Amino acid sequence: MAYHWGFAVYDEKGNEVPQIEVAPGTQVTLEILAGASLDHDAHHEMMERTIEAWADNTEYGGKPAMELHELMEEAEAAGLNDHLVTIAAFGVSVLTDHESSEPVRVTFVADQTGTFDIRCMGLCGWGHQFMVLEGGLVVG
Ligand SMILES: [Cu+2]
Repeated sequence: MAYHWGFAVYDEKGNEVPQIEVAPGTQVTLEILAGASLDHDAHHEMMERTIEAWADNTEYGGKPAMELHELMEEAEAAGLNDHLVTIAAFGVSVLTDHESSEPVRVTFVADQTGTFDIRCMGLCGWGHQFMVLEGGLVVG
């Protein structure tokens, strides 16, 4: 799940997990949704995550909650509703489709071991600069 401005990761049973963990050599399929494709309540929950984690936090620009909310709404009003989900080491680069409730799928082979970041590489508004899940993929 890619939202303004972060990632939430779920296992194949739908349980939220802190990162994707796979054994070396695994063929990995990711199903990626945009927060903006969710129904109102679920979409709102994703926005709340950013506000809870980021409000007044200097690591994320030190914006107050109200302003963060406005910045997210501005991004959406400007049509910046998709995210380019990237795991550079594996050549993964997937643009979400916020107009569809079906996830975009990508498959790759986890042929390097280590810890890899999941990053948005598509301009998605003010918080884009902070949109990274550090160590979001662990192969080992
Ligand atoms: Cu982005």
